[in-house]
Order: sequence, then structure tokens, then C-alpha cells
Amino acid sequence: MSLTLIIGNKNYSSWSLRPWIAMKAAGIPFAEVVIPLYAPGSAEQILKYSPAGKVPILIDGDDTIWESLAILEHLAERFPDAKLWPSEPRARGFARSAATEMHGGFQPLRQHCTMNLWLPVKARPMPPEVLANMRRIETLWADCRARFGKNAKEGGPFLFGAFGNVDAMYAPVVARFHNYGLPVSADTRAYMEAVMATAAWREWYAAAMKETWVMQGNEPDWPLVRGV
Ligand SMILES: N[C@@H](CCC(=O)N[C@@H](CS)C(=O)NCC(=O)O)C(=O)O
Repeated sequence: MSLTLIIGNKNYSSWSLRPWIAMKAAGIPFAEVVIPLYAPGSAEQILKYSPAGKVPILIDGDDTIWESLAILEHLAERFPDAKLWPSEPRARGFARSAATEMHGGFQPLRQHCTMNLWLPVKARPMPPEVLANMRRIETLWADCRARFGKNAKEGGPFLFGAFGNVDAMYAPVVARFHNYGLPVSADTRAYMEAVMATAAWREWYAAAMKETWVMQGNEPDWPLVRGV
């Protein structure tokens, strides 16, 4: 049964990046449909696929799965060999908590550092609540690495060893920390570099650089040129 992932434009759509990068990193084949966000008619286009009116949406044969975390769970069930969750139960429990903390939290970071891959990379002053989010995420990533990542059977530089669902959930945070120049530690930076070096990340980024849709209106100070 073929899979189609409906996503927003790659420059802005942080939620879309999550299942997209998980599927690419795991080598799961899929077709993609890109709907430019917040453009005339985009809401109607999204509604054709899901009454929830948000991307990402996964079409799996006759089934529609929406909400990024539900899509990641679906993929993990559908493709057990991809090991999108860690195979060890204690690591898996921790991984699910970390992924859910991202799905429901970090509102200040999401609000002040909206994903925009075109944004020139530059340190920007941030309110304390964003820095508090950053510190919590750094502690969480360090915990994942120290407790489960470093000695994982499926090894690698990612949070639980091999790239999986938790890395996918936090991939847009990597973009935010990077573009907005947040003052992260050397260990955090090393993890960010590992994510940004993946073939999947580079493919998404290259496609985002070719996009031309500019979100109108709500962020007047966003640059209209591509960043580095
Ligand atoms: N909780 C949802 C959030 C999805 C979401 O907010 N998607 C945004 C794009 S990143 C969207 O579809 N916006 C279109 C709109 O609100 O009209 C998830 O995890 O998938």
C-alpha cells in the first residue's frame, strides 16, 4: 500500500518536517504533496485531505492519519524494522515522554523562534522564557544521550543512538536553535550538527531554499530573502 504525506512548505512547516524526516531517514518510500501555508486557498486545500485542517497528514491506503505524533506512532507500527522507537522498553518509555513533551510544550520557543530556514543565522536577543525552554531541551537531550544514546545497540550520534522518532520530533528545534543563534552548549551544538549533516535534513533544506512562497502579513519583519 502506498503512502502519501501531505505537508506545508518546507521553509516554514515545522510540524511537517517531523514525519517527513523520520520517513526519509528510515528509508520508507512515500509520495509528497506540498501545500503552501497561509496562502490564498491553502486552508481549503488542506481540508480536502483532513477535516482537522492542519498538516502533516499521512494517507496510508484507505486510511488518513493526522497529527505529527500519531503519524510517527503509525509509522513505527507499520515499519517495525525501521526501529523508529528504541527497542529497549525503558528507553522506549523515555523516548515517548520526550516526544510528547515536545508535542505539547515549549510554547515560548515556538512563538518567538518560528521555523524559518531562510532566516540569516545570527544570535538574537531572546526573552527569558525562551532561554528556559532552551535549557530544558538541552538537559533532556543530554539525558537521552547519557542514559540511552551512548550505549545504544543501534548506535549513532542521535538521542537514542540511531536516528528515530524523538530526533524527528526535535528536528525543528535544531533549526530554531541554529537560525536564531541561541547560546547552546558544545554538546548541544554537536548533536545539532549531526542532525543537520543527515542526508534527509540536507534534502529538506535544499528544497526549502528553492521555495518562493512568502508567508504574508503576520510576521512583517521576516526577511524576504533566503538566509544561510
Ligand atoms: N498538533 C499538530 C499541529 C499541526 C500544525 O499546526 N500544522 C500547521 C503547519 S506547521 C498548519 O497546518 N497550519 C495551517 C493552518 O493552521 O491553517 C501536529 O502535531 O501535527
